[in-house]
Amino acid sequence: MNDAEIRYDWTLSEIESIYTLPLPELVFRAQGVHRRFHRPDEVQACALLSIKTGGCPEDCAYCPQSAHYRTGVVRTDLLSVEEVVAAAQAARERGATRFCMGAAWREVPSGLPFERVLEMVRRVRALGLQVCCTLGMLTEEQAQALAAAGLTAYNHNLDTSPEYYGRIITTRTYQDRLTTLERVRRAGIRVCCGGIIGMGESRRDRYRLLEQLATQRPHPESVPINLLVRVAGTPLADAPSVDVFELVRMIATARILMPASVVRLSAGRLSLSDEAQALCLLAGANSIFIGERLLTTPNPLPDRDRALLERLGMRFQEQGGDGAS
Ligand code: SAM
Ligand code: DTB
Ligand code: SF4
Repeated sequence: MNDAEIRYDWTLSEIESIYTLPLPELVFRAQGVHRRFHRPDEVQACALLSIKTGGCPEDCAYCPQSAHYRTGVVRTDLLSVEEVVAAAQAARERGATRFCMGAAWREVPSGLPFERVLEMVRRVRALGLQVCCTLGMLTEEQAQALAAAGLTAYNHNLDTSPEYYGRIITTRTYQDRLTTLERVRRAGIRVCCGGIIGMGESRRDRYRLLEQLATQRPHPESVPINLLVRVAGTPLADAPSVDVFELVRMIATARILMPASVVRLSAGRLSLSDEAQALCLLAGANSIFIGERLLTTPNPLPDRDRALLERLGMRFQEQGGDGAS
């Protein structure tokens, strides 16, 4: 690894000048970085499972699982360990090397539900998969218990800039998010942290999000870039659609700023053409979520993803391959 090339002191004006490069120049630079740190023909397949759905007390304006909005999402209790293991096994058979469990919690409850999550982590890890969880805010003890159970990474997104954040979420602060991320890092768990584009934010908000991510030390190991999935009933249901080239710029800039991180083309792929998705991969994204559902919203069918990679002469990373340990 060319660790010497990794910088943590990116400034807002540098980020702006990268993001606004002529697209051919931006993609060329992103590709140069990408192939020094990753195999350009490989994509990591991750699978998502909602282990506890809906009824969340937070008011995230994009989220179908918030109890503040009527979105038609059916609430469920925490799944059983066996249900989760079966889903992880199925995901592994479809080629996923990472399994991410999401819960619509503001923070992780203590006691039996948390014990059950720890058992899920141990059992999924035992299948040879990377395991990621996204469960809301964590205490230091919970972070350490998750680390001891073998958790590979914890997903906790900053979502947008510190300035725009209050327009999207009022029930917790940016600082709350940063504190949880710090606890995760201190427990020795890798950080998965990214954001969403298409929530009405300005370009400057995107630069500020990227600045927040790229000045963390170490960088988040994994950076999910989500394109807003507009869900009826949420305050962002009618948000204007964002130019797809903004997504490409966001991905390419993330790739240049955080060369060793896995940049994930996450939610929103159903609203992208095959060509747009290909451009995102050319710009440095090297992971997608596979399976017909994200947490609660639809995702491209597995056959379409497989066919797309085949047409591009690319492939899913194998178990135990680069970064899949
Ligand atoms: N409750 C936990 C939390 O907020 O950290 C975990 C689950 S939450 C659904 C995980 C992430 O999914 C959010 O931080 C957000 O970035 C993303 N997300 C949720 N709804 C989305 C949507 N409609 N479109 C795009 N991304 C979304
Ligand atoms: C992330 O950044 N995106 C994934 C994962 N982390 C947990 C979640 C996307 C959720 C999209 C809305 C839904 O399906 O409910
Ligand atoms: Fe709850 Fe997470 Fe959805 Fe926010 S994003 S409402 S915290 S499930």
